[in-house]
Amino acid sequence: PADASPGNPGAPAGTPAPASPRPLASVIPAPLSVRPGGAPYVLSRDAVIGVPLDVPGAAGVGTYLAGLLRPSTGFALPVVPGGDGSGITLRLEGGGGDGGAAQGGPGAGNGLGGEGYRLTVRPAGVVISAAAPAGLFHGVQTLRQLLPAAVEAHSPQAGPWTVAGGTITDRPRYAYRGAMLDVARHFFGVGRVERYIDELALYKVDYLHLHLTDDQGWRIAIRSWPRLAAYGGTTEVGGGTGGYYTRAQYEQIVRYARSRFMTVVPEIDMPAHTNAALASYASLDCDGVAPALYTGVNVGFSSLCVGDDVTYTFARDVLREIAALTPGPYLHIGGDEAHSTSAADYRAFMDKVQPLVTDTGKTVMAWNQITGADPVKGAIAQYWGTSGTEPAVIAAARAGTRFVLSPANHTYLDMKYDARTRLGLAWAGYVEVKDAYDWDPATYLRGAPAGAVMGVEAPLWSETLTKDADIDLMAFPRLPAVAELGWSAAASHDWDAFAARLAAQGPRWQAMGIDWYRSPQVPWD
Ligand code: TNX
Repeated sequence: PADASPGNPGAPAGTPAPASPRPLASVIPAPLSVRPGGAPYVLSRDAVIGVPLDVPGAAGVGTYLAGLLRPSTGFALPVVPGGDGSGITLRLEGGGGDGGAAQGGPGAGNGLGGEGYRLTVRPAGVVISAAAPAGLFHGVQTLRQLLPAAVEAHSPQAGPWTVAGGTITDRPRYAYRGAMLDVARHFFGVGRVERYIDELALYKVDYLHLHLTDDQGWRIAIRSWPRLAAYGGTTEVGGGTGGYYTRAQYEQIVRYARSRFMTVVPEIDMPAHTNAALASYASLDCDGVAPALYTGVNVGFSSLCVGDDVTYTFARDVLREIAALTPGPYLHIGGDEAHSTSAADYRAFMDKVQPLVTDTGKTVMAWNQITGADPVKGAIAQYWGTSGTEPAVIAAARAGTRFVLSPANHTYLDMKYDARTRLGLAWAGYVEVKDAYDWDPATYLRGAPAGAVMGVEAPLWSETLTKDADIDLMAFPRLPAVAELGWSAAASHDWDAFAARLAAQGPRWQAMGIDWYRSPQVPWD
């Protein structure tokens, strides 16, 4: 058993620490290479966090790590330039090369790519090295999971803070590892979104897709069309008060995400899912009559007026304003469930709106219905079907459209787990944890080139979610499953091993205040 005292003189008595450190391989997403060995490291009261000198972004990762560790350890953990190798050292090495390990290919130089890292644990200290700050950040998430779960608590806990000895070398399989939050059906404020960002960061998610507009609400202030938010944002499903982000609040979310090395993908859903906009401006309606605000849950009844020029003035203004507030490369224009738009109108609409996105310098992203029109060069389609076989989808993939995969029967976090789940929908069936995990993004679109897949995303639609805690109940434990598919090598895919690692996350979620679904498929600790 580990000696309970070194490094923790005077630590308050609490739950006895586990007898041995967590195994080096007990991390989600599974790292590429894990070589356990040597004696463990024990984080001590006098440890420092060493960071690279003068590298923008790198020192911030050290400060972030200190912020995570201080409340539970009670240690000072000063962040110092360089460091003496005795505590935790963050180090940048030359050559990441590929800036994001697209498709998991090896980067130049040290082979870690823009997001990879190497974590070395010896009794003398922990060293995280990477080619770029994003890699240091992901390495910090791994270190966090190797420390006892109590490290996540917000008040002083008993140690010891032991980390198993050895080396982890890691980098992602896919460049795009996303999560979507629907803030349109029910509105969630900045604080809740920031908390979700923190929860996602623990599993190395790097894109946050915000579904900002829908029939039930418009959630982002637009200067040139102020009634969209001021009127269109005043309700939500069930008739609650709704809400919207001011420009400053949206920018705050973007900044917060960036501090967690996460890129925001804003979605303005068009031409359907637009009742809130149509209710706010009668001029957007073909008949010039504004409908009432909508608080139900039906889809597909609304459409912008495809033949009217004002529609494209509206789209240009909105996309221009959103693009100016969004540093990330993608603007999502929705395009799903346009059931009251004819196929010809849909195509005409997309032919006009996609260039409005590219005019802003951004890349078009849209739901996979866009493959029924003509996706512009470089467009990314988000697949949300359940078969992986739609001819238009496969043809688009062959023709160069890239895909983010969100098959509803595997990745939809709003599907019920089983018949007893209180929240959620079931149109794509029940999605238990094993369903979320047991599929392969590389072979999912049958007949599509493997290179067409950029990654995966787990959407969380909010028709049934009314409280902040509802997000956690639906996201955990399925979100970590999808995150692992996005990050970990196909060769490490193994349900039993994953379920065991997932089980060990329970006490961590407990300490973080995350309430989760105790799936009977998982042997919880
Ligand atoms: C389908 S998935 C929708 C959403 C709903 C969701 C509920 C997609 C692109 N559209 O409008 O919220 O199902 O699961």
